[in-house]
Formats: sequence, structure tokens, C-alpha cells
Amino acid sequence: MTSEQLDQLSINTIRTLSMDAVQQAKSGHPGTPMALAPLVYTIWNRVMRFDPQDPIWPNRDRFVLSNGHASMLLWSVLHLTRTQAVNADYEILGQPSVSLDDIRHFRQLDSKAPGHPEYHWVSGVETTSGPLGQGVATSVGMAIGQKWLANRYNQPGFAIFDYHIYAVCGDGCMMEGVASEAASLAGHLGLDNLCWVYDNNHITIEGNTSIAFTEDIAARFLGYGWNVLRVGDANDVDRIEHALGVFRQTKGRPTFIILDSHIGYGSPHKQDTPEAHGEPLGDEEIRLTKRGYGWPEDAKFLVPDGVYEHFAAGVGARGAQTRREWTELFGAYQAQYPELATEIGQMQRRELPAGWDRKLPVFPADPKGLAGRDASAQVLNVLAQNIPWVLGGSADLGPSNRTTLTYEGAGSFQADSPGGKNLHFGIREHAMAAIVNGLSLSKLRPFGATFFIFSDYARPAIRLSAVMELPTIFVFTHDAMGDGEDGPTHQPVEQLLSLRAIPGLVTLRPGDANEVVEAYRYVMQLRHEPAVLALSRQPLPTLDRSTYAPAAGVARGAYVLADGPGGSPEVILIATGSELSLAVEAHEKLVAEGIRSRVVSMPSWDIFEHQTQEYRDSILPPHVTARVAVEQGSTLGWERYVGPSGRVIGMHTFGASAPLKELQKKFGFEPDRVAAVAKELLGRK
Ligand SMILES: Cc1ncc(C[n+]2csc(CCOP(=O)(O)OP(=O)(O)O)c2C)c(N)n1
Ligand SMILES: [Mg+2]
Repeated sequence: MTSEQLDQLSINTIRTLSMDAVQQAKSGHPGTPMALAPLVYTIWNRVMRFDPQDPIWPNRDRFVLSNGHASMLLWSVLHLTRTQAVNADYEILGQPSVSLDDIRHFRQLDSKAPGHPEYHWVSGVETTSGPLGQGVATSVGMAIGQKWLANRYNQPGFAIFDYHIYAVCGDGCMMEGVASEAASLAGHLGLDNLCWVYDNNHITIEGNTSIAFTEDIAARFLGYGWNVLRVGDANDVDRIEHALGVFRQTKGRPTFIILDSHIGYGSPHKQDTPEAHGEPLGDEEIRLTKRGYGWPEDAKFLVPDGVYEHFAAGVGARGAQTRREWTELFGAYQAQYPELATEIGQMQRRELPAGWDRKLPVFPADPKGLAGRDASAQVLNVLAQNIPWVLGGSADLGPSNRTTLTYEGAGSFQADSPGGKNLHFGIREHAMAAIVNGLSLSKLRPFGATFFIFSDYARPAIRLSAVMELPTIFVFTHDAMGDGEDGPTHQPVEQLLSLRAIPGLVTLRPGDANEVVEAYRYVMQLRHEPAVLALSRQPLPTLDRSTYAPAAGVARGAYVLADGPGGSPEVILIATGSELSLAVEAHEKLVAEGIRSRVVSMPSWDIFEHQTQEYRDSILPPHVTARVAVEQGSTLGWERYVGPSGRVIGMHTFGASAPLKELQKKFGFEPDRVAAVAKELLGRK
């Protein structure tokens, strides 16, 4: 067979595997894999530096399938390249990442060929995608990450990090705002290591894109400052390869390749129709399509002789060689730059360097206290100096969030200063969170910041952080009504509740400056969970830890801050964040009246839920049913901790525009009110 014939055979193998898998599953998306098989074939087998034997090799090129519904493209190519499975301890398991059997069980429980690309579940998947726009936005984080890594670790003669990022996307990704935010920033930053290929097939679910999407997309990307190329025929592998070559030659700009394609290519009745998007073709149509491809009509899940070998000779050989050369280079690098090499190793395993928590502040008792955001600023500046690969920024609220790294040499990340640790995301919260994910997937330790209320603008990407089990950090300040005069649009109510509802996301709302320190100490040690820190804008009293329990209790999610004298408590006050000192004041009043009150500081439900039943019962003894929770947020969910006889002082409406003191009064966040409710529960007046 000629090499062209082998190309075609390999492409048609991707197509037919995709058609067969969707038909077998009776669900899925055959049309786009059929159309984009030549593209994915070309990227993988002709261009990408990726070693299927070691899919986590740090200098591999990255491939992102942002139109994740076309996941069969990825399952086919991971299978055909015989990419190896890797476990959570970064060990290569000696079994395929995606077997033919997995493909036969496409979309079935436990198959390594699920409906959409799932990072963490299938080796070789660089990011979870499916929510349209997320993949491409995340790829911008990967590109920023590569630039940062290259700047810090490459040395004369040692190009340790010089990989490229390829992302494939469709009309849906191009319509989603998050992609526009990310593309705008990528253009600004001149990320020439980044290439998006846009599948211009004019089809989405409801029909032709003429119903909703008629802008000049080339002009749009030119406007963003990208290099825009066009390949008019998605079957022309040589032109695709040429365009990808132009990308690699292009300096100072990311590349956007518009690829004109035909969804459902080769299907006599479904090509170029929305029916090819998300339904099985049907047995008869599959037979006709296979006939058109010159394929045995009745063969299913067929990988013809020579196809595995063709991939082994292409991406397999190229990847093995480039990785071998890199490994040798890295050996010499280790000898010459042992400290940098150690950092790379730690980072790749998500370990912390020795001394990562040295010089973390300890705040003395202070009734006037410190704002959560100001304590956070001190901690972040220490951590970013102790841990070289901690970096991040805000969506244009750095001065308010206090997330700007101000120490000497921290620098700003820009096209001409890719070593900067301050990222300026601009007012693009959603892309910020996706970029934070991309940085974390690049093994950096990123944080992103904005006002807590605007976590809503970032939520879809935060959710993906949790789905992917990434140790990202989101610093959200102005966590409640502390920005009083800004009014209800700026005052979070349901945000805490909604973030607590995301599985695996650790939400923390520390109650004083030392709890902020302990919250960060806890979060930094996470390797597989994202974290949200909800921090106050206004000063909170710094509690006297010689009187009250140490803030280290934060690491258990909730802890007994204070017990009144006289043994077992009769009432428990539970509080978070700015309401902690309020609960303490109420507690002191109750104790003065001879009531055995307990204050529980509960900065994190998520962490508390992971403690033993014994520990949880020691904090909230089941027999103490008089319980009051105080939090400036939705009351929903607090029943879990106050029980049927308890009370919750929280928010039932939106806030209002007024000075904080008046809002506290209006909404009942005052010590006397808390004490009164406690007494009511005890039947005392
Ligand atoms: C954020 C988001 N909204 C909606 C969907 C549901 N959805 C999946 S594919 C699709 C159409 C995508 O069209 P296009 O990107 O052009 O893909 P093609 O059919 O061309 O492969 C939609 C609306 C989704 N996955 N993500
Ligand atoms: Mg489309």
C-alpha cells in the first residue's frame, strides 16, 4: 500500500469506528468525527510530538477537543496510537488507555470511551470538554502555562519546554462567550504556541448556522490579533499539514485555522444535515456510507491490517524519538541545573517544595482586626515567594481583591514578560476560571480572583475544575454584605450555597485573619480538589487565640472555638466568616447570663463532612438540639447542622444598598438578636 492509501485507510478507520460506536450505543455524535477524521489524523500522525508510550511526558504537544461531543475522534485516535493508561500516581499501567472493547462499549458505564472527553478518567485526554467553549478557553491557560514554564526553566541549549497546543472547535465553541473572552486575551498576549482549528461546517443542532450565526469570524479573529488561515477542504491532509506548518512558523500571534468541512462526510442521505450531528446514522445508512468509503459493508469495529503500524510509524516513532532526546537533554539539565530540575519534578507530581509554608503570618489579637482580603494578600505574597509555580491574578479587581503580588520581582505576565506571576485577566471572569484550569492542567498552581458575586460568571469553569479534580484556587472577596452601598447586585446571597453544592469543590469562608492563614495552609496541600476562598472586604476582629481555640481547627472544617464554663453546652452557635465575631459576642452575652453556650466556627462544610462521625459528634453533640447558625447567605442547607429544633439567621431576600451597619440591623445580624434567638430556643426570656 502507498503511504497515501495508508493515510486514507487510517482516516476511514477513525470514521467507521465512530459510526459503529454511535450505532452500537444508540446515542452519540457520528457526523463530526466523520468530517474531522482527516484533521485529527493529520495533527496526530503527521505533526504532534506525543509519545503514546508516555502520555504524561511533560514536553508533549497538547491536543484539546473542544467540541467534546465528537469524542469518538479522541477515542479512535487514542486507541489506534495504542496510547498507554496512566494511574493517579503517574504510573504507566501497561494497558491501553482506550481498548477496542471500550469503543464497543462507548458511552457505557466504566468504559474508557465515555460520552465526552474526561480528564482524569482516560489517559491522553488533556482536559474535560463538552460544555462548548470550555476546551478552547482552557487551551489559552495551557498556552500561558507553556510560556511561563519555558521562561523559567529553559536555559541556553536546554529547551525543556517548547511544546505547542492544538485545539479543535466547532460553531458552538465559536458562539459561546467564554471562547471570545479567551481568544481576546490570547491575542493580546500574542500566544504563538496556540493553534485553534475551527470546524466550519455551517451546522448546529437546530439547523444551518444561517439561523443564528452569520458574523465574519475571520474578521473577528483578525481583530483579536490572531493569524487567520483557511483550509477550504477538510479532506485535504496536505493542506491541513501545510497550515499547521504555517502555525509553527508564525511568531507573536496565535493561529486560527478555518477548516471548511461537511458534517457526516460520505453519508449519502445525512451529509451536511443536522441529523448527522447527534443521532446514529442507522444500519442501512452506515452500510451505504461504508460502501462509499470502499469499506467492507458489514464489518464492524474493523481496524484493518496496517493501521496500528501506520500510527506506530508516524506519531509513535516521532514521539518516542523526541521523548528520548528530551530525556537525555533533561538528564544533562539535571546535572547542570539541579534545583530547577527538582522543581520541575515536584511540580509534575503536584508536590510542594520544602519550606513552602515558612514565614506564613500569625496575626495578634486585635479587636479592630483585619479584612479577610488583607490577610489573604499577606499570605498569597508569602506563598508565591515560597512556591515558584504559584501564580495568578484577578479579573481587573486586583486592587480590591488584594491579590496582586507586590513583592520585588513578582512582575506582570505579558507577551514580552512571560515570567511575570501577576496575570491580568481583564474583565473576563469566565475565561479566567477556564484559564486557571488550563494552568493547573499544565501543573502550575494558579489562582484567580474576583468579587464573590461574580463567581457566577466563572461557575461553569469552576465546576469543571471539580469534575477534573484540579487543585485550583479561587479567591473571592466582598463575600457578603460588606460592600453595603453597592447594593443587591453586588451582595452575594445564594453563592455560598451553590458552590457548596458542587461535588469535590472545597468552599471555605474563614472568620478572622488567622483562619485565613489556616485556610490557605489547608488549600495548598490539596492535590485533587479545587478550592474557593470567600473573604471579607471589611475588617473582622482578630480573635484572641489564647482565649479561644487555635485557628488550626480550620483544617477539620469546623471546630469548637469557645465553650462557656460549666460543662456540656446547652446551646450551640455556629457561624462562618464575618458572622463568627458576631456569634462570639452573642456567646459572651449568654455566658454572662449563666447560659452554657458553645461557639462553633465552621469555615467549611465540605471539609467538615469528611471528618469522622465521632469528630463531628464531638463538635455538634447530637443531644444538644438548641442550635443557631448565623451566616449572611441563603439559609437553605443549614438545617443539616441546626436540625429540626434549630434556627438559622441568614438571608431570605436580596440585600440592599446602604452602609453595612444599617444592613446588619435590617437583616438581623446583631449580637443581641443572635443571643435572643438562642434564649428563645432554650425557653428563656
Ligand atoms: C455550553 C453548551 N451548550 C449547549 C450544549 C449542547 N450542544 C452540544 S453540541 C451542540 C451543537 C454544536 O454545534 P457545533 O459546535 O457546530 O457542532 P457540530 O454539530 O458542527 O459538530 C449543542 C448545542 C453544550 N454541549 N454546551
Ligand atoms: Mg457546526
